[in-house]
Amino acid sequence: MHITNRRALLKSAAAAGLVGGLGVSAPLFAASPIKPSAKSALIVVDVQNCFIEGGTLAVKGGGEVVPVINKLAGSFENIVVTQDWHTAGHASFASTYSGKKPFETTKLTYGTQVLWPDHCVQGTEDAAVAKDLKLPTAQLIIRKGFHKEMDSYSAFEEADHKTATGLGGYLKQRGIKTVFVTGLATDFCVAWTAMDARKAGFEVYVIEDATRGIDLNGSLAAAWKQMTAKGVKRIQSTDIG
Ligand code: VGL
Ligand code: ZN
Repeated sequence: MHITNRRALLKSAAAAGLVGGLGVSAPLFAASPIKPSAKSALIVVDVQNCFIEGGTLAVKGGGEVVPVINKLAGSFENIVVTQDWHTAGHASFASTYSGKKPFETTKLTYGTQVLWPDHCVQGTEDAAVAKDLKLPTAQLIIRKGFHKEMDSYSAFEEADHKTATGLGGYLKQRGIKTVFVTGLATDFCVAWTAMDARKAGFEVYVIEDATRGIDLNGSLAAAWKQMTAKGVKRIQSTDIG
C-alpha cells in the first residue's frame, strides 16, 4: 500500500492500532493542516496551452490541475506563475536537428538534452497560460527557456546550472522562506524547480494532485525519488488548510 496523503496515512495507522493506543480513544496526535504564511509562495509551473490537451506537448490529464490550483490560490498571499517560453528553432526541439525525432536525446554543451516536439513558442497561443487558470492575485510571471541554445526546466536556473532566471533573488528579497510547487510537468519543470528551490535554501513542498507527469521511460518515479532525496516534501492539496 502506498499512501501519500498525510492525514489518510495517520488515519490508517490509527485504524491499524499503530497510533492513539494505550486505551485513549482520541488519537494522541493528528496531522494538522499545513498553513501557508506570509512568507510562503505558491509557484504555478507552466500551466500553458502547450502542456494541456490540444497543445503541442500535451501532458496526460494536464488540464485537471487547473481547478485544483485555482482553489489552492485562495490560501496564498504570494503567487508566482511560470511560462516555458522558447524561441523558434530552440535547442530543445527535435526539429532543430536533422535525423532527430521527438523524445530522443542529444548531447549539448551542458549535458544530455531530451528533444521535444516544437512547443511553447514565444507569443503563440500555444504558449499562453491556460485560460481557465484564474490567478488574479499572482504577483510575478517568470518566463524561461528563452535562450535559443539552452533549455531551462527549472524556474530558478537554466540547464547549464549557472545562468540564473532571477526567481531565487526575487523570492529572497521578498522574504519568502517556503515554496509550494504545482503545475506541469511533475517530472520535468516541476521537479527541477522544486529541487533548485531546495538548493537555493527554501523549504519546498510539491502538491502532487496539482501536478501531472510526462513519464518518459520511468521519469516520474525517478523524479519523485530525486526530489525526496533532496528534502522536497510530497503533499496533497487536501493537506493545506
Ligand atoms: C517541460 C518538457 C519541455 C515542462 C518544458 O514544463 O515540464 N517539459 N519543456
Ligand atoms: Zn520546453
